[in-house]
Amino acid sequence: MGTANSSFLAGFDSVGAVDPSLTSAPPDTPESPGRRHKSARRRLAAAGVVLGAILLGGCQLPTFGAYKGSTSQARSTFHLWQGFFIAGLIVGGLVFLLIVWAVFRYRKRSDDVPVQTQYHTVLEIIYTVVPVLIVIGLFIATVVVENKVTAVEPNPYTELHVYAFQWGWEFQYDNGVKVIGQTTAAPTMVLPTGKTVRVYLRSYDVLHGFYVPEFNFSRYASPGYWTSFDLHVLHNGVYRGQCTQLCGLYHSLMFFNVRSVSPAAFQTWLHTTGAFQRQHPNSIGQLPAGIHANINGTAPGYSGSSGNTGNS
Ligand SMILES: [Cu+2]
Repeated sequence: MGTANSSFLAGFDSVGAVDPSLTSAPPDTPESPGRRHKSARRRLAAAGVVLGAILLGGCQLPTFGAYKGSTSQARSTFHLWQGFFIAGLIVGGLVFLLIVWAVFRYRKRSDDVPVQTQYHTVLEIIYTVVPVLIVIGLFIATVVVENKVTAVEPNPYTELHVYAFQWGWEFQYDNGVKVIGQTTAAPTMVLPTGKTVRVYLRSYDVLHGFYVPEFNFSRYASPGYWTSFDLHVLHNGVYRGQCTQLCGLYHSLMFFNVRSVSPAAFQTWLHTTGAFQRQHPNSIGQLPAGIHANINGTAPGYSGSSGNTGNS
């Protein structure tokens, strides 16, 4: 036991022996003012490099793991995310540097009790006011972006009614075209690229969540009332969508796709599909039987079916 203890301490002796200057400053050679200036300049240079990297990086900011956003609304959300991430990096970096600085600057130099500082009023005011200002700034930026994302245009290019159900989706277009798909057959919502589409969203049964990751957007699909939002897809493409609320047995299969095509291709698809469905009504997928009972009013809160009067 004694041997183990002495060898344990000997370990510390050898640490001290590696570089005594790490554990105590030589008492007879205090830092000269010139030397202090040099290290201050070095710190300033290091801070300049970090800040410069951040500013130069602003030319092409990284995505920080988020989707860049495939709708104009999603772009706003993405830029907010970038702003939050950079603010976090700056604050976190500053805190980290201050911790490291304090660890080395105030490491134990002797057995004397260090100068005891209890209050530094100016510093305390600064580190209270600055975080409050940061939070206010982030809050304002959030409100501005949220208002952009939830804003609806007075005259959208087209309207779309989206119904969620256990476990699938129904998309209804203005000209009567219906797309229904469930579980293993995910339906595809066709949208015109570069145009604003008003989506009215509702659930036939329980709470679901309409979520398209690349749109940086999610919204509850609730039974009993309509919610609406605008989508303005920027580029042609296929975007994966899914339900985000645990809504029952096959929730995990409640996928859909969004396919965005040129407005001309969208109109062609709409009209040819409309003509086909009028001739072949059976080609439209079937809703689960229980849902028809809901629609016909056996479930409470199912009056009205138009989104035109609804809002969020
Ligand atoms: Cu669901």
